[in-house]
Amino acid sequence: KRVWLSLERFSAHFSIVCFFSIFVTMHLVLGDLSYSFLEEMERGSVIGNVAKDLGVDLRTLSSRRARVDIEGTRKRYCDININTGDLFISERIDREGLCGKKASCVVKIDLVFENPLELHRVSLLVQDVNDNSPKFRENLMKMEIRESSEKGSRFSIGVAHDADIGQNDIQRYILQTNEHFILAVENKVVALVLENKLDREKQKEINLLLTALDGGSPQKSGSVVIHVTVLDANDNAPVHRGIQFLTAVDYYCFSSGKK
Ligand SMILES: [Ca+2]
Ligand SMILES: [Ca+2]
Ligand SMILES: [Ca+2]
Ligand SMILES: [Ca+2]
Repeated sequence: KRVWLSLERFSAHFSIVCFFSIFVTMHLVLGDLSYSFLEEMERGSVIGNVAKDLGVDLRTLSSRRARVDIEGTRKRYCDININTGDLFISERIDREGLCGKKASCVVKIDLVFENPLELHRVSLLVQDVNDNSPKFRENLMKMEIRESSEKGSRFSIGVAHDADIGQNDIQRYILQTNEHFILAVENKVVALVLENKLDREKQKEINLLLTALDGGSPQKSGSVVIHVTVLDANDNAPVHRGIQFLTAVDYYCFSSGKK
């Protein structure tokens, strides 16, 4: 019975401690701020004013030694000017390096005030800039296509990659106008479609320029040369020059003297 009572007392104490620690944490972490700005901005560029946005005067900033803290990384990305309250870029912010292909890129920083300790969570929303061109894996793509291939045959080719997102990513492909192929792009698969049959006896090799374009402004592009080697098919009967062969009918007519 005594053990049971002390257990009960312990759990009551524990709940009180928990309640207070949650309360204290809530008190420390105050209203979130968020700033949205473009990646790759120059160092020193101002992205907002924390004094204005938190409604504190400038003297408070310096007397309580306001500073920017970032957990788990040595990079600071931005800093605060204690005399003006401005939050400014202190390091290159590369959206691709931070977030890759993620649709939204948020970096969380803490704004810390001392005496008493106070923490403000600040979200930095990094917007994409079109600073990457579409790139193909190589400058030259080699293909071999048999001349007997039927019209409508498809030959898939490697796609280009663009590190940016949304409109700044690849939007379309253009194939240089040519006699034999058109382009088909479906679900990020790019293919050459044979429009007019090949003839190795006329043309053994074909070079096609393929260009990928993003939708940024200004627009960026990347190209690849597709080198098609036309493979032979046995599509020509032998032609013998010099000796005239007679057909069976000719021979019959010749031998019977009726020709
Ligand atoms: Ca970038
Ligand atoms: Ca970018
Ligand atoms: Ca791009
Ligand atoms: Ca042939």
